[in-house]
Amino acid sequence: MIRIPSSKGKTVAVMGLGKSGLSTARALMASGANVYAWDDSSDRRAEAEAAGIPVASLTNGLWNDIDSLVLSPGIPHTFPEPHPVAARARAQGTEIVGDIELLARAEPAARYIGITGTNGKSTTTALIGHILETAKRAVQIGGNLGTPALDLAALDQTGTYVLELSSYQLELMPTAAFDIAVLLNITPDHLDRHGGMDGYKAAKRRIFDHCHGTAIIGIDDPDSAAVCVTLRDNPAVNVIAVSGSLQVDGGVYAEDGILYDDTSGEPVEIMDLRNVQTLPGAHNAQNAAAAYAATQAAGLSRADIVNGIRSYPGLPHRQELIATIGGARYVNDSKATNPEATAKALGSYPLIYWIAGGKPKEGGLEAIEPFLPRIRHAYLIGEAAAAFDAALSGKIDTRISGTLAQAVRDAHAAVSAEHPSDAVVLLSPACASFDQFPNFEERGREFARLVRDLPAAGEATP
Ligand code: UMA
Repeated sequence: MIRIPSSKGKTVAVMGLGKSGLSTARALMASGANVYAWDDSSDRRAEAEAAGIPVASLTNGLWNDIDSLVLSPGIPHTFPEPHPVAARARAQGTEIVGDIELLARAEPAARYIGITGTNGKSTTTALIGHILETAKRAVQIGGNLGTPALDLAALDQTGTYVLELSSYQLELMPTAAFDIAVLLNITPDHLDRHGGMDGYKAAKRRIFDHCHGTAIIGIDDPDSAAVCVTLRDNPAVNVIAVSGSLQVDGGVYAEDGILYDDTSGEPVEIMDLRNVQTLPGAHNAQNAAAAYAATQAAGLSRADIVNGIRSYPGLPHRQELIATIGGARYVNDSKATNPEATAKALGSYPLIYWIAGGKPKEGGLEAIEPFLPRIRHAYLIGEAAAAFDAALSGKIDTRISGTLAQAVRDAHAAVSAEHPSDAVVLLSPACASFDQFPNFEERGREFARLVRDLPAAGEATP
């Protein structure tokens, strides 16, 4: 747990008592702050009280005493409308921050690597952390990825925090500065929380606000490429462009699966990424290029970086290989909760039995259109099934399976009967999970259980 010396004796309101809020309240109390905490859910309040955290309504008259409000990232403070507690703090002129800001204030000596982007940020964060760990560096990995910032361990100047940053978190860190900041890509997401695409892009750009070292930017989408151009005017940062598919003069890129480093002005072949099973596809090639650039900026040797990329174990629910049965791979990509994320997975395999659907997000399926020729059959589930069926039928073979269990049975029956080579049964839903599962993790675990129960799965599970 992090101690925050600047909070000692201060009165701090903590709004939201989920993962990050509970961690924040505990860290503040351990640092000698006077904490008032609140959550709109009575269950969460009871849980916090049981853990000894003082719970008090934050819409009453406490505000003259409160020095700062720590807001959980999932709680709106601007769009679609500010939560009443955020509105109250703003009206009072009280600072509103998140837990990452508190970490940056508490541990100023350490190095900070921040990673954001609409897709791929968890993989890139985990990969950078893994490369540093395998090179025996002192490292702590967390943020949006799962471990709240203030649950990480303290680090001195020899240590590095590797933090995944959501657009929500980036809006709650007014002074946090990254030595190495990575923006992977920008495509529409969370638009309701940012008042539209311009607000979302502005939130993502904040990762570079106080950056005083290396800025690494994916240039495979137009919005990130535009950020790259504007950032080159900033003399305080060394800009490195990265791509998963195109040659980049002066940058780091992959072409046909080979990773190249052109940062010294000459392209140097680094490694063949096609041999790294845990990083399939051009999007993962871009993630690997970003991780290479970030760890090189952190001072690692080429050999150490290649060693780390080769031994990367992968993350659950992100193109995770569950089993190979009768020559067909069964892949869990439950984390793909929007069509853009699913498009990346579809682009990674040549012949796909695709399981998709759930609670649909705003917008259509345009992102996946280029990959439709790769899909042999689509098995549709959840609330989105009928709409996806209407959008796809006539273009590819579709079937409304309804549930995940039925979809796995349907896909298994078809792939076993047709037996094509290099087939992948892919759960990549392009939807949130909440219509049928508590979260995407449970959906992915259920897929893995169903696959492992299939006939002959036991012999071939990796
Ligand atoms: N709450 C209220 N009032 C509201 C809304 C919420 O009281 O109006 C309360 C809820 O009752 C709940 C708490 O706020 O108790 C939830 O807070 P939260 O949504 O910020 O979630 P945490 O559990 O604190 O988890 C957060 C991140 N969640 C979000 O940003 C939504 C987690 O990212 C992160 O792993 C965790 O902190 C640790 O840093 C998850 C996520 O979904 C993975 N992120 C989004 C994404 O990746 O797209 C941004």
